[in-house]
Amino acid sequence: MSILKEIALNLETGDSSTVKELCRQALSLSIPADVILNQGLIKGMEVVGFKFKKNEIFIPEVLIAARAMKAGLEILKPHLSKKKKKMRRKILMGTVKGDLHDIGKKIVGMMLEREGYEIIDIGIDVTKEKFLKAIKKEKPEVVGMSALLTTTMTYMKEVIETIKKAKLREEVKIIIGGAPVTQSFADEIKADGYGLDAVAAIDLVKNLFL
Ligand code: B1M
Repeated sequence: MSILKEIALNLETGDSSTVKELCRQALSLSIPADVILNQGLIKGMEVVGFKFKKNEIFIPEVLIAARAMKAGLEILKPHLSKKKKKMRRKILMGTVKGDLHDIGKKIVGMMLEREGYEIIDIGIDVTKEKFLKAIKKEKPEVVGMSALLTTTMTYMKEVIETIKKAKLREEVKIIIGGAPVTQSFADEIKADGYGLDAVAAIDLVKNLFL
């Protein structure tokens, strides 16, 4: 079995220490960190999501898998986040109110950091007031919102309205992402863009400032 498949399988069963060890081994075999991430960790998490949806596994198993994902990410982070260029624009990121999912947002943040952007991560379950306060304090050029639930993605619109009311809409570009989010939803709520995944998010941010 390939080491990437082994990583995916151990992530599924939530074996954090084996996932960590296998990630280290994969790096020592010169497998690029983004390949380990996409073909190992994320592949495993896709299966977890699929089994969860089919009621084959439940929240405790998903939580354990999420812990293994974070353990693997810890090992990969220094390799994913190696900055190629000088610090450029500042990006503020948060998962919107009611939503506790942060793995995807963290990955997007790490990959953007690697591209030289400065990432200010204001966490999960972020209210519109907290977004606004952070925008005033940090003065980012980009605000990124993440949501993984169909019930929380609608809150993104409220955040945008709040930013507009505070007369700061012209000061920031707003990008959104997360599994249920689409380009047409981004258009509908008047975000400046949508990223399907971390690679798309990098292209998106670059294109916003062309
Ligand atoms: Co939850 N969960 N979860 N969960 N969970 C989903 C999202 C779900 C699809 C599972 C399913 O049914 N198949 C489902 C949502 C259904 C829906 O609304 N359509 C679901 C549910 C229902 C729930 C609960 C309601 C379950 C319950 O309590 N009954 C509950 C809600 C809690 C809450 O948020 N209030 C819940 C809880 C949890 C855990 C806490 C156990 C855990 C999260 C742990 C954590 O994040 N710290 C969890 C997990 C792990 C998942 C799944 C299995 C995996 C999510 C993940 O990390 N994927 C997920 C199933 C799935 O997505 N297939 C599921 C890997 C990650 C790399 O991908 O996050 O999509 P993703 O990020 C991608 C892109 O989306 C994009 O780039 C990333 C990298 O490629 N992206 C952006 C993300 N943010 C971006 C921002 C950008 C640009 C791109 O710009 C700003």
